[in-house]
Amino acid sequence: DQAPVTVTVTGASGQIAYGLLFRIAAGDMLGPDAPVRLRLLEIPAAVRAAEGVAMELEDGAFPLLSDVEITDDPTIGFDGASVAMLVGARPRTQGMERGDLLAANGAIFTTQGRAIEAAAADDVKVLVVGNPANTNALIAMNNAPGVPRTRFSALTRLDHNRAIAQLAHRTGEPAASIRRMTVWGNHSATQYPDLSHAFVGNKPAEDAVSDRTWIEDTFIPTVQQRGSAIIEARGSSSAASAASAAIDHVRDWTAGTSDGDWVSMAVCSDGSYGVPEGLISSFPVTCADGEFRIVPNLDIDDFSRARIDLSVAELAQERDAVRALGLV
Ligand code: NAX
Repeated sequence: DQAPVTVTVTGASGQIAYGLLFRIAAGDMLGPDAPVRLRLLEIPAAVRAAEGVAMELEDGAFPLLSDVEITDDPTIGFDGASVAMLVGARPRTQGMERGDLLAANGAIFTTQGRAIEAAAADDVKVLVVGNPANTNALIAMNNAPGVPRTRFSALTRLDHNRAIAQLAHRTGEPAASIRRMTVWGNHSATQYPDLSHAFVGNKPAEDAVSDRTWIEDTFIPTVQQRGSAIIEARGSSSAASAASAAIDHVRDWTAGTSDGDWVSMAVCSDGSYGVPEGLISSFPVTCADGEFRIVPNLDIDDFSRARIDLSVAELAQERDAVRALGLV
């Protein structure tokens, strides 16, 4: 029998967690042989609601779920965590300036970074979902200097999956036939979904589409604006699809990516592709043995170069803003 893996989820009373926790308990993330122990971290005002979620988890009678603990103390919340999913964040409310938003999230992610360093397991893997996800991950990483930088990531898998879905829709081919999609940069409207390296079956995606105008005028903006389109249709932001993407992200990081394919993860730049070292930016990565590797040596054409640079410039601006606030 395997010992349970401790998985900490913050924002446990929120809508993404409501989709996420049941998938984790069902074994969709760490596999059918890995018992899990869930730690739910919430703010005091939402602890009661988290207790309700824990009651529902109990009522699922999941064979793999060994234990659920609820806390509002980050050090207890991250104690022994091998997977830390930072979903909770401070949303922008009316009248809030950008600086206020960064400062409010800075308080959350400095505290949580320190608690991860102090309490998490040696093999901890951190996924930041809460927005602004890249910069929140940057703050957590810089406040946990004792944890290797390669253990921090932010979620751009939802954008990656959205890009696959748009290409599948356009070509009439199944999503499973699409490989080597890439999302570069920030999880924001400047992100660059790049199909120049992608394949649909054995065909380069650009040949399968054979319409440059569709790529530039439809595909890219549709993926970039998909979050807003969901809000407009559903009346609230993406939740189940975000949860599903978070499951995909941790599953692939842990179990490895398929041969001949890669995924998009926002990770600490080592300077690859001209992205300044230390920024948390989305890259194409392969995973094996619990480690990711940025896919090397891809040709970047002028069109892609300009779009990557634009999104990375936004990340650098966000970093400068949190630096000025003393958060990193
Ligand atoms: P909700 O507002 O439903 O839930 C957030 C929860 O976080 C609340 O229960 C709140 O009490 C809790 N929380 C706030 N501060 C906390 C703290 N310091 N410690 C622990 N918990 C805390 O939001 P939800 O729809 O679940 O979205 C969560 C975050 O994901 C948001 O920041 C959202 O913008 C972000 N998203 C990121 C996506 C991505 O692809 N990276 C896509 C979906 C989503 O927009």
